[in-house]
Amino acid sequence: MKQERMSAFVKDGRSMLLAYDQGLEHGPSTDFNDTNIDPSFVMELAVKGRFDGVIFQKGVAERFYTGGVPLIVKVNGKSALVKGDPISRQVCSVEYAVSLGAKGIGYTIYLGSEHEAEMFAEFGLIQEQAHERGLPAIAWVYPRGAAITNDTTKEVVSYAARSALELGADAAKIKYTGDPVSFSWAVKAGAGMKVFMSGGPKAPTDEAFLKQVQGAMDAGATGLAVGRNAWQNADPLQMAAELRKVIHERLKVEKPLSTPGSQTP
Ligand code: FBP
Repeated sequence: MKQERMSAFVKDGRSMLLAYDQGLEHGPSTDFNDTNIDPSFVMELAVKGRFDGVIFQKGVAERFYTGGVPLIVKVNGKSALVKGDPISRQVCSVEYAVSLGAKGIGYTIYLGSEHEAEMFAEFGLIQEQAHERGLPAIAWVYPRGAAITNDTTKEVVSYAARSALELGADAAKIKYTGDPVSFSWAVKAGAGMKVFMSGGPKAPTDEAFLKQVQGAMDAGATGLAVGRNAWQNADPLQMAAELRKVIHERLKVEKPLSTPGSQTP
């Protein structure tokens, strides 16, 4: 049943999602340039790059979602300006997300934060409302706060995956541990739930990033939810094509990519 809810986003058991909520999460001056500050650029990349889904906050979805690729609406969010243990609260109802065309509902949980109980409770309601409508609830589970010293250890990342499973998520988006062996424990902790590797800050080279993706796929991940490593790339369509090779065509990463300067999707 849970697998079926994700079917809009998964082909042959695998998936690549394009995330673009960093304008709220990090601020425009942290992540964007003159090109990718325009949500239309990313919408076009999602379609032309043949991603299996695109992730927006509701304001961007309202103004810029044009169809052509299934939509996930992130229904909670926070800015980077507040310090201390993080909490991200609901900013969009499931019903409204559906009215915008959402085929999936996204929600971030900061596992280990002193506020995790509030996010657990909110996600619990959202998951039920999403399931009533036949939509998947996708949990971004990011261990964070004073109690977390390292958010990419095997123990912490597998805890993130397991928490998503136990809280009823159809899929979890988690950080990569750095190697396929330890990441496979996190996939195992998900007990069949779809596991997506989170892209993270732009890697030093395309090859380095694709090797991480390869490692996650070798560990049994369903795929990748990527933002900065795609739309910050000098050639985002080329990066999308390379991701497709690793994720959907199951080819091995062999040599560095050429990175021409164009930013036009
Ligand atoms: P990236 O591939 O750019 O890391 O995007 C994935 C994502 O989960 C976004 O959806 C979200 O805005 C961001 O990472 C959160 O990043 P951080 O780890 O800094 O909170």
